[in-house]
Amino acid sequence: MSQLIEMRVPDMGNFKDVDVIDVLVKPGDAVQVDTPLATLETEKATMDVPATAAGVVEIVHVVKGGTISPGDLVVSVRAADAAPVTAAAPAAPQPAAAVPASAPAAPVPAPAIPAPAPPAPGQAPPAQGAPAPIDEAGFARAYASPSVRKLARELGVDLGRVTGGGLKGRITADDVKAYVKGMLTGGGAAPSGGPGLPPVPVVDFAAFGAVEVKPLGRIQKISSTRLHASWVNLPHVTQFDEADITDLEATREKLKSKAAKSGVKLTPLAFIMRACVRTLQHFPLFNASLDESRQNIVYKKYFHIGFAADTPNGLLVPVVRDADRKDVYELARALAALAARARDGKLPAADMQGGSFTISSLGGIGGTAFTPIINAPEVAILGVSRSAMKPAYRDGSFVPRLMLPLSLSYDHRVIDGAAAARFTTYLAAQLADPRALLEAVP
Ligand code: CAO
Repeated sequence: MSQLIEMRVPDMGNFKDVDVIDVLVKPGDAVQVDTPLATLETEKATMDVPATAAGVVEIVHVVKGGTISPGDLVVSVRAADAAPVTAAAPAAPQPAAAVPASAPAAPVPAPAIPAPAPPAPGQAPPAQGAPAPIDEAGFARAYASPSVRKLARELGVDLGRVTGGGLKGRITADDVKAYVKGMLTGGGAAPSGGPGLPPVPVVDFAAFGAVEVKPLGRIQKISSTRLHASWVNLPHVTQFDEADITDLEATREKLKSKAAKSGVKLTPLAFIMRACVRTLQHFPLFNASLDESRQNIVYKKYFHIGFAADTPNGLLVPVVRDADRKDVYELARALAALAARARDGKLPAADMQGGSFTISSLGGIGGTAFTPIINAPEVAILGVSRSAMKPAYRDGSFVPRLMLPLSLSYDHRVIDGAAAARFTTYLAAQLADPRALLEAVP
């Protein structure tokens, strides 16, 4: 009987717990030496693990969306008659689309679990029967594995025009096939339109004056796909409200310098996060998701709260885990650490996964209100704008109160307007009560 060869992850330097973003073979598949078996992504690059011998795949030991380290088993292959090249010392993985060293491994709103592929990744096929000429620079920049590049070459597809529907916006073989299908059926028309979406006009801007063209960054590309998917799939409604944070800010001012001495920057966001957790505990529907069938609501018993962070690489959403078990000081510490890592481009994928609700605070910058896009498959996101002194009518006269603008966007398939208004009213009451927010966490 022929030999069963174990094919393992080769040495990749210091990397461990690397994301498996694609599994390229299944049991029964015949492989040759160098056939890509699985695609891994480190902070710096994506790479395929190649087969080290010819044969037939018997067991696949990895799953898409999982993690793996050097030396771990990838597949077991029943050897063909020819002897393996070398089972013990597998060839080095082949780097594919390198990403900037500073770019974090995971995209912006990274879902907790391998999220269902966006139902309609925005493909941009050209008109029927007219394959666009390949733009080599765009092709080279595209985020895809060598095997997908090969497939695209074979089919004459310009990868730079295909939007990735895979994990972290990666272009998969299915995306390439869907693109070709769209090309054959004329299913889409213009860039930025998706199947069934009316195209926006294509304008030759240079005809109107000088222009400069710069490619979107990797994180921008990933967020644009995710944001677009949320925007077109979820019926968004935004509920606006204001919270009286006069007492909260007075309390924070008193505590700030003492906290700073112990290395904690006590920003409003820590209190806002604490207030959100208390409100989510009261309204569990806002801490839920629709399941894949859209027939059931999944209530999460954990409170992992994401927050939008503006970084030089683009928008990232680090996640504070178990925010319900942290007091405001612990939240402030976690927020500062995650935001610093995000800005330095050193946020591991795990720190962007598993969020159940998101806060987007523009309070440190300005503005009075905005309509945040839900970090799907979550069902709600809280936008926070800059607090301002406003006259409030109390007991027959106007008094100055510090008011914090709240903008809660919610998925109207899951949440009714009345529930959203109750949520922001309750949240405002929490923010008006700093003593309760400062209580020790049970
Ligand atoms: N009203 C008034 N002032 C506020 C405020 C608010 N709502 N929120 C924060 N501030 C103040 C803080 O008190 C701080 O002032 P001091 O230094 O005097 O105390 C200052 O603004 C800056 O705060 P910060 O930015 O250091 O901390 P933060 O906790 O408010 O925010 C973070 C952290 C990561 C959320 C923020 O830096 C950031 O990246 N915000 C942008 C988020 C974003 O891009 N959202 C849009 C997503 S959709 O494209």
